[in-house]
Amino acid sequence: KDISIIGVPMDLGQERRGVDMGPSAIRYAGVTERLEALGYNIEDLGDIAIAPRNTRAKQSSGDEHLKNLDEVAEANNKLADAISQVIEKKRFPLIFGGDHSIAIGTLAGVTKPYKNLGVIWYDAHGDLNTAETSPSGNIHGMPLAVSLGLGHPSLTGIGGDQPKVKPENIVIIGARSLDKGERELIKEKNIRVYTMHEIDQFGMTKVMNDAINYLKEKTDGVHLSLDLDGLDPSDAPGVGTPVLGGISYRESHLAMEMLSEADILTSAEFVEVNPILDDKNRTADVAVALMGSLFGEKLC
Ligand code: DIR
Ligand code: MN
Ligand code: MN
Ligand code: MN
Repeated sequence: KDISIIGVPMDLGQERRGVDMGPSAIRYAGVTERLEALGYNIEDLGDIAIAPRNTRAKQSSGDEHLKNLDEVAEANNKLADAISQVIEKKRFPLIFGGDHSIAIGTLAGVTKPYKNLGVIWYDAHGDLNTAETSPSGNIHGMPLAVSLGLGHPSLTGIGGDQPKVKPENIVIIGARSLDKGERELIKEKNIRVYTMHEIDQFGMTKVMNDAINYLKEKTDGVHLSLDLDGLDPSDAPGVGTPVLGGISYRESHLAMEMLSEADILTSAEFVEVNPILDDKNRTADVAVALMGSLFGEKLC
């Protein structure tokens, strides 16, 4: 595979500063060298331009229910276009966040060719809020809902008005902090969720086998959206919204290795790395180590 890297230094989808430095931290942790050592051709396209937080001339059209709506929408439009171009070149898009609101643009771009995309959402959270259900107004808690076609039109309309992903093509792994509206949506749409309970009870092997088999037959491509807060904060401390009781480092490697062996992924993103909150870049190091497994380190 030929891989194209895109950084998205976005911090406008949530309130804590520093996640805009995620792409730099991941590059500093040696991602290009790590993947080149596995025999991949790596092209780093640099970063998508993001509007700075404090120098905005005008008020965003979003309110406290959709913070920084215009800026988040603009960045995601650019990201969707950049990803389309990568896929046209038959390269594998590998995206570095930035906060998780960037998945709106990623999924808008990736679903241009893949009309029946499967999505693995590796996260402590569901990211299934809308302005109506969000407790925070932070768009990083909304991207999966947006991709289902639920939310503000300037977000759901990125890459066309159609819903980008079908509820039956989504698998959430590692959930342990779901808001009331998210739980209702999961029930209503019958979305497949493996919470920490299933990981504890059945183990990561069974969870990943299930998830892979569930998606494999009915999808034409699979995107991995990995929020580092899916991992336990003891393994990935540099995240804005840590939640205790998460997926371990070893379990996460196993999950990546199983995805590598299944060979189903057509794109991937690693988000929410926040170097300011981190311990000597450990979370970016973890992200890069997981990418090593995802791209086949075990087999080399
Ligand atoms: C919460 C937190 N559910 C919200 N979401 C986070 O604000 O919507 N997602 N942290 O990663
Ligand atoms: Mn209000
Ligand atoms: Mn998330
Ligand atoms: Mn999260």
